[in-house]
Amino acid sequence: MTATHYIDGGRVASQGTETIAVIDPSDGQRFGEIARGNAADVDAAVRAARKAMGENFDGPWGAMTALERGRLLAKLGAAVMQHHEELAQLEARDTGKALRVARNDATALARYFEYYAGACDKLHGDTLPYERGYTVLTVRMPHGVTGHIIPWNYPMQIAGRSVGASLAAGNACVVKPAEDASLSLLRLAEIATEVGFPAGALNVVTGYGREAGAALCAHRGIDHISFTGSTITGRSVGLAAAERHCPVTLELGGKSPQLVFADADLDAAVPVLLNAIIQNAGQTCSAGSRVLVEQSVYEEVVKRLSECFSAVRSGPPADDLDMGPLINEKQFRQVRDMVATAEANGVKVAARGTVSSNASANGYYQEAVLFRDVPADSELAQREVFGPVLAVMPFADEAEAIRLANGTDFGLVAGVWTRDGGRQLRVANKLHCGQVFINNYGAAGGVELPFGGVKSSGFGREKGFEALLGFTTLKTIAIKHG
Ligand code: TXE
Repeated sequence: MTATHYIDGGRVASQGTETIAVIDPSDGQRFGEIARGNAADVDAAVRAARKAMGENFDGPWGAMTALERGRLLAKLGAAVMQHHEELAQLEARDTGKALRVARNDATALARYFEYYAGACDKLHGDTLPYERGYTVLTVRMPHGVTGHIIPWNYPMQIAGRSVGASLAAGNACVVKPAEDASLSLLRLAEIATEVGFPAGALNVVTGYGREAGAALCAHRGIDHISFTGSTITGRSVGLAAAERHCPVTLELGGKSPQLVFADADLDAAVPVLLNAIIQNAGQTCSAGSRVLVEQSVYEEVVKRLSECFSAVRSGPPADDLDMGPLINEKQFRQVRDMVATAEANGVKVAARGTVSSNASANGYYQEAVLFRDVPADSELAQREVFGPVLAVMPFADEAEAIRLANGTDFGLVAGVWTRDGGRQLRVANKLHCGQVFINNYGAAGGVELPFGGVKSSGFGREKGFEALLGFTTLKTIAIKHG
């Protein structure tokens, strides 16, 4: 593995000489290195993307018709499926995620390209009624060159959703993957060239956020930034974008609640409540990390969840158990410290999972932990743990359930479990968040479903047709013809 970026249709050595070690989270061992990109590397990638777009969108990528872009995206989706196992294995090694999850991510990556391939030539403006003697129309234009800052938890899914939509809308892209998970996206850029994407349409610069990431946000050649990551970094990305009036989409995680009412189908709910927090070892922005349960079924739900949590096993990605290790030592410490603090503060552990005996002692394995009776104002109920740690708490009635659900700084996703149709919609309408799932959660990924948050969970929408609109700018053309 050579430490290179992917710029202008090929692997390119970094302009600096430094590299970043690639660590296998399952044993803490170094197994490669990536380039530590700097502002000069970012500049080279932005120039390549601008060249692909052309000054007046007349470059090799900028001049393509929607039909041509759609056909290329369809080819990319098919090629990702051909390289499916290779990409999944690479991702599992790089991030530690269970192989099953990495395979699902590769499928989702292909699905985003398929979805947006079909959407390219359905994206259009409008004609507007106006004064006599005029015809007014709107045209959806690409921004130009878009920057994509990707976290480590779902590199393929998150890059797929934002790069897929951006390319479909006609932009050229510069991607800055997370320093802990860059391998699959470097490979993706190569595959894009193999299927015929013009040089510069999709570039990848690896490196640290404070260096390559910050340089991308500050670059005047970037016309839109899509960021997924922590609330704190999202704020600095937003500020950097504001400095030069650059539009930005921020997807910043959450503390998503699932509300379980007494009339819920518990047989259906409990496995979904479990999966919503242990999937990808809890390192999911939309993880259902708080479960609020109506008092009369509270003990029953805690009992059933405890049985499930006790059976959850973590182990090496290749063993494909319920969970793999966490991404890195920093994340491992964060989760361990939050669990220890909660216990020290007297929050009760209802159940714990186990780590398999063949897991390396140097890997970042965190067992699943179920906390009960979690105080609504505690750290565990308010802060994103980003690990397999679930906070369960009771509520007395619908009003209290809504108050607790809305009682954090976040607002990304919520789940509502009830058979009462009136309550389903009444509660969904009162929840402050970007997605509500009723009697399900996560809807199997939902490539088609607009996704994003309110409050500290960010703004703007990824996924679905809505994301496509966000990667365009609307131009109004008024024609006076008498
Ligand atoms: O995130 P960062 P980190 C949460 C989770 C986790 C915490 C910290 O709680 O424990 O964030 O993780 C790039 N300018 N989430 O430190 O810093 C960085 O290189 C431009 C939630 O990994 O947000 C990486 O590519 N870019 C989350 C990306 O930002 C910068 C997913 C995310 O890193 C930058 C991941 C800068 N100044 C973590 N600084 C979710 N919402 O899914 C860093 N980056």
